[in-house]
Amino acid sequence: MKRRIDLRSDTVTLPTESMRRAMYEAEVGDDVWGEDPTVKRLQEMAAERMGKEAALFVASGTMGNLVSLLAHCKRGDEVIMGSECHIFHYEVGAAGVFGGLVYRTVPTTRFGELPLEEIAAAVRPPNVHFPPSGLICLENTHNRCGGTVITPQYMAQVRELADQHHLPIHLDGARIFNAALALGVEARDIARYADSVMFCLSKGLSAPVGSLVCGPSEWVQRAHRMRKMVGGAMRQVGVIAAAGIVALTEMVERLAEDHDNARVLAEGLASLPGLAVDLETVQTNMVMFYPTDPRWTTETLNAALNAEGILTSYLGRTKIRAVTHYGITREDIDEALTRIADVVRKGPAA
Ligand code: TLP
Repeated sequence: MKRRIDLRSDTVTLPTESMRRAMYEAEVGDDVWGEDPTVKRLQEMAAERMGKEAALFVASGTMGNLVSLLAHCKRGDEVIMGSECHIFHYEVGAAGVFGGLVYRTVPTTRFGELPLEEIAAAVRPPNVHFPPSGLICLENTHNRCGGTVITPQYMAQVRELADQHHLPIHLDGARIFNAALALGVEARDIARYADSVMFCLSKGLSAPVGSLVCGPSEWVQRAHRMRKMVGGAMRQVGVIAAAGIVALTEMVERLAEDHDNARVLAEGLASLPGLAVDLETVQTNMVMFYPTDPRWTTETLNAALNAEGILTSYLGRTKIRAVTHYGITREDIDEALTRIADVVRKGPAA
């Protein structure tokens, strides 16, 4: 059996030595009573990194987005979001199920932007027939677009539009540190255009569990209530928050390695006959590619790669996704390219 090279997601990263040590040594208390010093420290650090008044530790990115949407909107409100966004595709319609919110999707560009005119057209005028618009959601980096980055300039324009309509903005910043690195800015320079931001510790930052939602204090109090409501209040949770603190202090800068590896992988794949890569969308730690050889579909090629120990994910008819992360070295990338070249050269089994 060949060594597995796991490019399915940066969520597969394992906690580092120093995270495990910090978890073992963490000072803890009952966080539902607000008495866990490690959680409090993590929340303060997160708020500071995002330039927001307060932050709340939650179990996952999905929970973070859910409590954010619930804290911004009331039942029956319509949430404007991109047709390719994670909240729409991969979060089981949670805010619809639990909060009675309605999702209004608008087209997404190749790079993860929602065209301003599409957002403007989606905002509802007051009318007895319509669900009132309650929120605009953005995603940065944009997962299904291939880890693409939306710029602060674009976000500033969405902010202006949102202000004209008195609408808040929520940013799904699961990978905001990848975006900040690619843009050469601080995460807070991106988050400042949104009222609230969710980011994950458990993706490229390699912590085993956890995400944070950040925003104004009063709003975070509402999100706190929502977290309790969905069963997300945890007790001596400093044991996992401790790993999050290490993630924020030790794991942000090294994301550059993942971006470099993604670039090498993308260029290597693009040079293989029978494969195509949209190199312009390779901006952070993801590579989307697809077969141009008609004997393959993305599904059959993905399965053939997986059988050779190259774990990638099938993302639909035109996309196989490979994600670089802390568990992937440059040697892994070289080895992956060799094996992928072999599979593609041989073609599908007759
Ligand atoms: N994304 C996961 C899967 O759910 C697809 C992945 O492997 O990329 N927002 C964005 C932009 C995300 O990419 C994810 C996770 C989430 C939110 C949800 O985070 P979790 O998995 O912690 O609930």
